Amino acid sequence: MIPQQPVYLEDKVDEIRQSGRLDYRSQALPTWCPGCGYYSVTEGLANALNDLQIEKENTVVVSGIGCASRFPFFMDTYGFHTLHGRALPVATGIKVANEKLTVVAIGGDGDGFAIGGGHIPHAARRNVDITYILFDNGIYGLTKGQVSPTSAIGFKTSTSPFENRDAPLNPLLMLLSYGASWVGQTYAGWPHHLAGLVQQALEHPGFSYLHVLSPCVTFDKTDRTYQNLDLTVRELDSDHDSSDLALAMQAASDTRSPALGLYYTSQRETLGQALDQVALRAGAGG
Ligand SMILES: Cc1ncc(C[n+]2csc(CCOP(=O)(O)OP(=O)(O)O)c2C)c(N)n1
Ligand code: SF4
Repeated sequence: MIPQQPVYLEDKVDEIRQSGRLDYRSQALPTWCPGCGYYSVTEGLANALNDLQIEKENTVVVSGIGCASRFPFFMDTYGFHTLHGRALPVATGIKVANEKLTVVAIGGDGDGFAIGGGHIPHAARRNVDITYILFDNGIYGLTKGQVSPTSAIGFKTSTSPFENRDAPLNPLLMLLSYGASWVGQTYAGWPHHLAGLVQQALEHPGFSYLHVLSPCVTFDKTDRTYQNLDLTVRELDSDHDSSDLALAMQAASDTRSPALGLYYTSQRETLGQALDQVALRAGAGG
């Protein structure tokens, strides 16, 4: 079923207000097309921040450019709409300057893996304690439907009018090999699953990468649609061991039937902790 733009039924309004979820939403209603997968992520992040009782004045949502990157406008937290592909370095700077902030970077597949692709490995290897939520619709939505680094072979777009011949990147495999200490995948058509994984990602101390399969209902009528994803996505195997990197990579290699869930998690020193140690050593005379 295609999720519609959230409509708060009259008799549910008080219940929703009392839940606190709306406290994290700004007065600006999202301007995305009705049915766009991004609505689920807005709800998922608002729910997760409320459930974890993270103060909105201590939360910063940072984005690049694209439909996905309009996200900070719709949250009642601090926000920073940066340059195309530059959400991660800005988010890293914010976190390093003030460790107590909860910093969430947001962006699309074009923003993250085309123009911004050079920043992802460094955020991952540094283990900066931020959450990166990437909305993957396999197309450039804002600029009206061009091919993206995660578009499927054969996909027809305005820049591949016959068919796309470039093999898509595998973001999960990339993040796992870059050393991300938390990697998960969810789907905009499974909003409860999505909200649960957003919460886990926020709770992880270190760099957490959440990949969201998210249909662009306006410019993709054939490939990454709700109808197709509903038929192909599945949950990760119930015996999946998320501490096993090789197993996570094996699961990430199956792109025909994308598995949803927590692929991998590990604990290691964050960038903030590492810099504290450097400062201590420098203070002690080197
Ligand atoms: C430096 C620069 N190059 C190109 C653009 C044009 N541009 C704006 S958004 C975008 C792609 C966005 O695609 P994606 O990140 O997948 O986001 P979506 O709109 O699908 O959410 C491009 C190429 C730009 N704004 N700035
Ligand atoms: S163009 Fe696509 S990605 Fe952008 S808001 Fe509309 S449905 Fe969503």
